Amino acid sequence: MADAAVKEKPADTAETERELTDGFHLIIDALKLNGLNTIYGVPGIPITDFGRMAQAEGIRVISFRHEQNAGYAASIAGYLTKKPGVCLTVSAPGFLNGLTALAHATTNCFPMILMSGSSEREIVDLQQGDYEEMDQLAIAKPLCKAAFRVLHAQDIGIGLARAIRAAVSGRPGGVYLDLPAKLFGQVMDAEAGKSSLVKVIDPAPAQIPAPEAVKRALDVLKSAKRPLVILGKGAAYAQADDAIRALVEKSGIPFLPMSMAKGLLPDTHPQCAGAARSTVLKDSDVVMLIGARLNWLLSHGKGKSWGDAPKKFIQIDIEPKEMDSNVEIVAPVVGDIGSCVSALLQGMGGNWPAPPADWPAAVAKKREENVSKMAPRLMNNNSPMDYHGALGVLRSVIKERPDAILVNEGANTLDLARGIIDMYQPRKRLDVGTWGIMGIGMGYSIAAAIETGKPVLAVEGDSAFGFSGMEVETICRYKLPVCIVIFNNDGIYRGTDVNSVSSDPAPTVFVKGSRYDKMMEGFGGVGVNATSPDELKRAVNAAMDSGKPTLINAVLDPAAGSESGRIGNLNPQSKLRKK
Ligand SMILES: Cc1ncc(C[n+]2csc(CCOP(=O)(O)OP(=O)(O)O)c2C)c(N)n1
Ligand SMILES: [Mg+2]
Repeated sequence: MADAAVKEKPADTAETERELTDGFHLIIDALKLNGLNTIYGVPGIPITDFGRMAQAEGIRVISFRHEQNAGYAASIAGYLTKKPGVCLTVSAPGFLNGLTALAHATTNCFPMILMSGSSEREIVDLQQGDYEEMDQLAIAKPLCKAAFRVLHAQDIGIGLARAIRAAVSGRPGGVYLDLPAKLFGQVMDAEAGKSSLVKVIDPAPAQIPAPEAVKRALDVLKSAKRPLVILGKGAAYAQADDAIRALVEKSGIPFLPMSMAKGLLPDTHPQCAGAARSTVLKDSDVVMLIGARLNWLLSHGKGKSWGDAPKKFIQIDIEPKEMDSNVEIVAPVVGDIGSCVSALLQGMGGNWPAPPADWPAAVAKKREENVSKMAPRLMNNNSPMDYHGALGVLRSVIKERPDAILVNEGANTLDLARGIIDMYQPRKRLDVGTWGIMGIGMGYSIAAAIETGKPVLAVEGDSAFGFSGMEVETICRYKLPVCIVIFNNDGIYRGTDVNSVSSDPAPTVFVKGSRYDKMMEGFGGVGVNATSPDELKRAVNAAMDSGKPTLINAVLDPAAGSESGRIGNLNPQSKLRKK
C-alpha cells in the first residue's frame, strides 16, 4: 500500500516537498529545539492540524475541555520545570478563555507561553467581521509580561526565542505569542527554515547580587535578637533547595513558609514556625524575605498582624522594583534566589552566631502548644465529617507518601488544609496562589501528573471543583494518577444559607446531597462516596496505591465552614448595617 502511494506521486513533487517546510513544522521544530515537548490546549480553527502534526512529531499534546484549564496546566508546568509551559488555543473566544490563565501566570511569576491562532490581520484591522475576529495582541499586552506576533515563517525561530526569554528571564511571567492562521501554511526553503530557528542559550541567566548588598544584609541579620526567615514560592521556584536549607540551618533562624513554599524544608523541621505564625510575625525584629512579596498575603508588612515593635526587612528578590513596594527595605538583595542565597551562605563564614536562645525556644514552645491543641480534633471520626476529621486523614496520607503532589483550592478547604497537611518535599503543594483563584484544580492536577509522573491528591472545595470539574474526563482519557477529594459541604463556605424572600436558593448553596463521584464513574474512573474519616482513608489509600483516576465525594457537615474561610475580614461592611 505505502509503496503504491509513493509510486503514484510524480518524482518532482516528492523532490519539492523534501526541500520545503511550512509554518506548521517550523513552530513544531522551534518548540522541540528548545525542549518544549508538551502542549496543553483545545483544538479548533486554525490550530487543529497543528496539534495533530505536533503529536505526530513527538510533542505531547494534552487536549482539554476548556482553555482556562489548559492554561492553568501550562502555568504550573512552568512553575514545576522552570521552562515555559505552553498553552495552545483558537482565536478570540479560545484566546480569551486562555487569557485568565496567562494573567494568573504573570501575577504568580510562572513562566508560560500562550500561543493562540488568530484571524486575518487585514480584515481584523479594518474590523470587517472576520471569523472569530479580535485584535488579540492588543488585548493580551496589558495582562502579560510580553506579547509578540509572528507574521512571516522565517521569523518563527526568533519569535519563539523572544517568547522563551521573556517568560523565564528575570522575574518569570506569562508571554503571549500571536500566530495568525496564514502563518501556518506559509512555505519556505527547508534549509533556510532550519537555520532560521534559534536554540535559546542560557534563557534565564544568573543574576549575581552585589557584594555590598550581601554584606549589608548579613550585618542587619547579625544584629537581630529575634530574626525570622520567610520563604515564598519564588524560593521554591528557584530549585536552590540545598542552598536554602543550608542557609536556614546554618543561621539557626526560625522560618515561615508561604503556602507554596511549604516543604522546601519539611514542615516538621525543628526551625519551622508555620504553627506559630502570628507569634513570629508580631515578635520578630528582623525579617528576611526570600522570594516572598509583602503583598496582601503578608498583610503588606504592616498593621496589627505585624505587632508594634519596630521591624527591619531584608528582601531577596530578582525584581529590583519589588523593594520598598509596601514598607522600607533596609537591606535589598537583588539577584536570582540561588545566587543570592549562595552568596549569603558564603558571607556567613564558618562561625555564624545563632540567634539569642530564648527566641527559637519561644517559637518552639508556641508551635508545640498549637500543634497539641489541634491534635485531638484531627483524630475525630464524626459522620458527617468536619474539616478537621477529614484533613486528619489526608495529613497522614501525605506523610506516608511525601513525594505525592497536593493540589488544593477552596475557602475553608484551602485554609484549613494548608495549616493541617504537613509537606515534606519542595514544590509538592500547588494551590490558588497570589489571587486566591478558584479553578486551578484540575488543570494543575493534570500538569502535575504529566510533568512529574507522581501521584496527585487534589483536595477541593465543592465550589472550587466546579470551576474545572469537566476535566475529570481529561484525567480519565489520559489515565492520570489523580485522586480528587471533594469536600462537599453543599456550597460556598457552607451549605446552610436560606433565601427567605423567594423560592430561589440562596446564592452560596448548591444542590444538597450532590454525588460528584457519579460524574467520575460516567467517564470510567473510580467514584466513592465517603461519609466518615475511616471511609475516606480507605478510599484515598486505595486510589493513591492504584494510580487509577478516582473522585471521592467526602460528605461534610454543611454547617462546618465559615464565611470566606480565614479571610472573612476582607469582605466589605457597610456602616449602615450596624445601625
Ligand atoms: C475565579 C474565582 N471566582 C470566585 C472566587 C470567590 N470564591 C472564593 S472561595 C470560593 C469557593 C469556596 O467554596 P468551596 O470551594 O466549596 O470551599 P469551602 O469553603 O466550602 O470549603 C469562591 C467562589 C474566587 N476566589 N475565584
Ligand atoms: Mg464548599
